Amino acid sequence: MWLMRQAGRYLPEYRRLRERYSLLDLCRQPELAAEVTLQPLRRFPLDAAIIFADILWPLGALGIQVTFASGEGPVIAEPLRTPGQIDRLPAEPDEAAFQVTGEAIRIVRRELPSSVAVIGFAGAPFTLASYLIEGGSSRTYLATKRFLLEHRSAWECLLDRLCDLTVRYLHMQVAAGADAVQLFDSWAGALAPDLYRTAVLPWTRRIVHAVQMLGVPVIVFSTGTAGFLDLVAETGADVIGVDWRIDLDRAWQLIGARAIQGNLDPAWLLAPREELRAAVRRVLERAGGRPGHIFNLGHGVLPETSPDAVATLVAEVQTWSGRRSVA
Ligand code: 1CP
Repeated sequence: MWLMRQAGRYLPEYRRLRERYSLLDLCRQPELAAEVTLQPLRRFPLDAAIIFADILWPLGALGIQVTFASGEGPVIAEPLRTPGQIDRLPAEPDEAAFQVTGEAIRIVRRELPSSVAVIGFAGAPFTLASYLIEGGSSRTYLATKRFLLEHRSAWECLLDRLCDLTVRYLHMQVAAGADAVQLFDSWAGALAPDLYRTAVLPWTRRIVHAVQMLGVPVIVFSTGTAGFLDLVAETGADVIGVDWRIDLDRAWQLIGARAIQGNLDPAWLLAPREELRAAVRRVLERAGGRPGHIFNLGHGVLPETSPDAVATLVAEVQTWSGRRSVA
């Protein structure tokens, strides 16, 4: 088991560092990124560490300026709204811009025992494109959908660029020691299945294959995709990450014979402890002891979560899965 956003604002030691450093400072300095990655591992006996960065951080290699408003989501200085802007993106990403993430992975890999996996990650092309086009977070993804419907060839060109960037970024992470990688397609659920199939899936699949060529397993995580998990499985990912909007056993039927990751609603971490424990057991019952279940939340740990609740969750999963991992 591991938890999305296991590093971050719910941990007082993270908040203390953030008083002195910006989010981008933490991404830019390998020792700090490694420190933040290790913070949850010092508290909880998790089976994996996810390297600290942000899905938008590697976009600097395409000359795209991203800032993070305090405690808020990302802001893109110049959102991409015309095909001309996509033509003007550099043909080759500046790989030097994201090498520090590799350095952070090397530090974390050195610090952790081999029984704890180091997970690298990147944003999947649709989710990255949505930030680039919207200029930040969105509720409707209307600018993104409109762009894709009006300018199909420019959309495909943008996804080609993001695909190329992401493959290089993930290859660098694997070379630095990442044992697995996760692609975050957090907003794919904004799309109808047909559009996902034709305008997104081929690019995500290309990235998955390019990483698998290196012998490293890939997790594809998305939210709101319960209606087309069979298509998400067509990415070829080794593990499909699912949110809480579908029961784990039903999701498993849809994705077929492969590993699954999920899927407790992170809101349960705010519930009374006995109810949290019962909710954990319900997820495990749906997994039914079958091999290939990675326990995780259905999305990231919420900032309002108490670290004690996370400790309760981790202990409950480990009690019921019948073993304790080495911290
Ligand atoms: O100031 C802060 O500390 C702000 C919070 C924060 C953090 C802790 C942001 C801003 N990014 C991060 C780090 C981060 N982002 C990690 C490493 C931490 C870990 O998992 O342990 C990871 C994996 C991400 C990935 C990420 N960033 C995603 C995909 C996962 C998801 O939550 O769906 C997305 C969509 C982003 C964009 C982003 N960055 C930050 C925020 C608040 C957001 C989401 C904004 C939105 O809802 O649109």
